[in-house]
Amino acid sequence: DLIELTYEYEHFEDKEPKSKKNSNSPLIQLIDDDVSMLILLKDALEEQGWMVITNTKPEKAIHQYFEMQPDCLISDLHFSHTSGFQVLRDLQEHNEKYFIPKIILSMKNDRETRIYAYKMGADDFISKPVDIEEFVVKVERHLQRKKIFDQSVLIDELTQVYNRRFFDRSLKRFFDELKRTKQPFTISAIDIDHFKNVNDTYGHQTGDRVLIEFAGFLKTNVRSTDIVYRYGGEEFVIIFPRTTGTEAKTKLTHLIKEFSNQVITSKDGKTFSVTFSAGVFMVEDETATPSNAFKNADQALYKAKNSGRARVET
Ligand code: GH3
Ligand code: MG
Ligand code: MG
Ligand code: MG
Repeated sequence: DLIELTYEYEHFEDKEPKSKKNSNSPLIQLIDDDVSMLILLKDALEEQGWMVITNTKPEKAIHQYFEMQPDCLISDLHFSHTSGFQVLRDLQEHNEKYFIPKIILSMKNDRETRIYAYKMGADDFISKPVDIEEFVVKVERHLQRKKIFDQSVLIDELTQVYNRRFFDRSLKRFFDELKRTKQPFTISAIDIDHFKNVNDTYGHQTGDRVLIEFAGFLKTNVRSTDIVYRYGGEEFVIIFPRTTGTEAKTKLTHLIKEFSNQVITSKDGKTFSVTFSAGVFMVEDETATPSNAFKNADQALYKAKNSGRARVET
């Protein structure tokens, strides 16, 4: 049994989920040095369709937390050489800016311990032995709150695509990933042509509708791994992961043609069409910075505007 447990222990070190966190299912990070507990809880969570990463060592867990950006963190309190409080402490600064529900599991369940856990940044406290049904439903509530929070902070209200705040955040993450995987990605800055005319001719409300339609058009016509953001006003950004500048340019050229063929109807029944311009910049050099990369894409967009609009430049 001991051998088996040792095997499982090693087997369980820093386990990543089979699929990466791009799908819609939430990612939960579970930290416990008790492997049988880890297995039990992991199974219960996975049964809900959630993705789970597990750690037996808190130090490694912190590292993985920043790398994987889980939607919820669940940590045991007692470890042989450290404490779950340390995990909370290490994440305190991050906690001030990001909302990731944190749940502490503990054999020790006295009032002082619980209060201290909350003070250190825990959102919930579950005592061991764990009631699985209550555990799962609690996690579900936390994930639901997290989802609502993310949607309200990271999604653009008008167009329902990601907003600039999320763009800044994910761009940073793509740069981190570039360092690890050396996989290039391409940023595209997009701007609707003569949008002021649309507002002036057909009214602001129709302008808003164009923005909604345009965002929907982009979202439905790119791959599910490509991410569309509204950067502001009539400006959008797309990040194309694992895509070269040439590939992105071809794709966008096609999208420009297709969108310009779409007939838009104004509030008072007039029909018109709209074009857009785009600039692309491929990020393959790890020494590039997020702000520089975006600036380059924006400069390419500027070039597209100056050379006649309804086109893509690099
Ligand atoms: P260009 O081809 O050079 O991009 O010309 P443009 O008219 O699209 O560019 P400009 O930046 O001069 O105008 C952008 C307009 O977009 C001005 C602004 O009123 C409008 N706009 C920005 N945000 C919104 C919005 O949320 N709704 C509507 N209806 N209009 C918006
Ligand atoms: Mg323990
Ligand atoms: Mg503009
Ligand atoms: Mg414009």
